[in-house]
Amino acid sequence: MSRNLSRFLSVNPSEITPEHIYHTRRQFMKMIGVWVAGTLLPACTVSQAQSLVPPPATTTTAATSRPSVTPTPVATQEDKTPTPMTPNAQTQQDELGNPLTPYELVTGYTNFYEFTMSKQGVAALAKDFKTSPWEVTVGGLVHRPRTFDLEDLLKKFPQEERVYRMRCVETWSMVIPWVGFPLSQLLKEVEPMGSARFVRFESVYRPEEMPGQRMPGFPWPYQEGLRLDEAMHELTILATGLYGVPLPVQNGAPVRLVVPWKYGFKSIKSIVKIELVEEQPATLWSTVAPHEYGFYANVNPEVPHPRWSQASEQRIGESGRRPTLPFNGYAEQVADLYRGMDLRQYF
Ligand SMILES: Nc1nc2c(c(=O)[nH]1)N[C@H]1C(S)=C(S)[C@@H](COP(=O)(O)O)O[C@H]1N2
Ligand SMILES: [Mo]
Repeated sequence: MSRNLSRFLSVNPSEITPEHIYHTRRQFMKMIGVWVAGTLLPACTVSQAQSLVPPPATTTTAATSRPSVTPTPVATQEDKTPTPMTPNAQTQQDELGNPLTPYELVTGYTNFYEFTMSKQGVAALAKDFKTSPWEVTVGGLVHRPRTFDLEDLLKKFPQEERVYRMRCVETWSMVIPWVGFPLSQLLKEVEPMGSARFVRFESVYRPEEMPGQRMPGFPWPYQEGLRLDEAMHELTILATGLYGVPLPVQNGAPVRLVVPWKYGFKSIKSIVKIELVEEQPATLWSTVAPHEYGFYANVNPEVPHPRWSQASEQRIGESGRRPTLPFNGYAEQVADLYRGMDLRQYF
């Protein structure tokens, strides 16, 4: 694998970043910048204000540090960088001191089966995929069902940068500076009914444009689900960008879920529908292979996949393997959600 990957490491980002991303970046940064400057700062609490101070450059330890979950403005560097074409991140490492995975790797090595099963082939097949206009319908067991277009999402919900580890069930991992907002904010907006217990997500279905959706064997469209309390958790975000630019199509443009303590397949891309439901929803992977991919899919080094160990992982762009952390390193924040549950049964 590393031989293939070294190809990306030697490529200048400006050579492989789709041009439309450069053009929309300015607009994107402006839009979210207005909200950072005009809305987020005056309204923020003391703890949020503290988090606006950049983290120390020194390596921090797991025991004393907190994840970068509080808002970090993403627009303050607009046009100050000498090369505005280069995607940028406000925060250069995660809360454990791990460096960001380079932009070329985050966007050049992706899983998006609607296009292809080849991780390095997605970007080329996705390059003409239209993500504007885009609507996300939010309904089901809610008092105020609504359809948001992308501009609504960007304007209504202050966008912040979140540096999260991403751990794929296949045992590779990355550190990604997402731009987005807590899913809880959107859910509060539609007012879930008391009977709502789960949230179901659905990806776009356009088989004419997505060659993978014409292949048999998968029950398209891609769907995923979370328990309502997982969906409301502060760490759960809808991402609209990464490295300060709008999401590239291959990473799930224009809006995708990110649930950092779960295996990557829970983080469904290119969402068009969100539904509050009473029963645990079916998911694509647990439908295809129920004994391999459970509904919960919490990162757990102690529960092996039936075909491989989950005890360690390869951080893309690094050599060697590192131990996988329970809940992908977010146990302190999320373990309480699963108190009393047998995590081998609910895998
Ligand atoms: N719609 C859709 N969402 C998806 C996938 C997919 O194939 N289709 N792949 C999943 C898997 S297996 C992973 S690991 C992550 C990868 O996200 P990334 O490519 O942005 O790193 O997206 C997830 N979301
Ligand atoms: Mo994955």
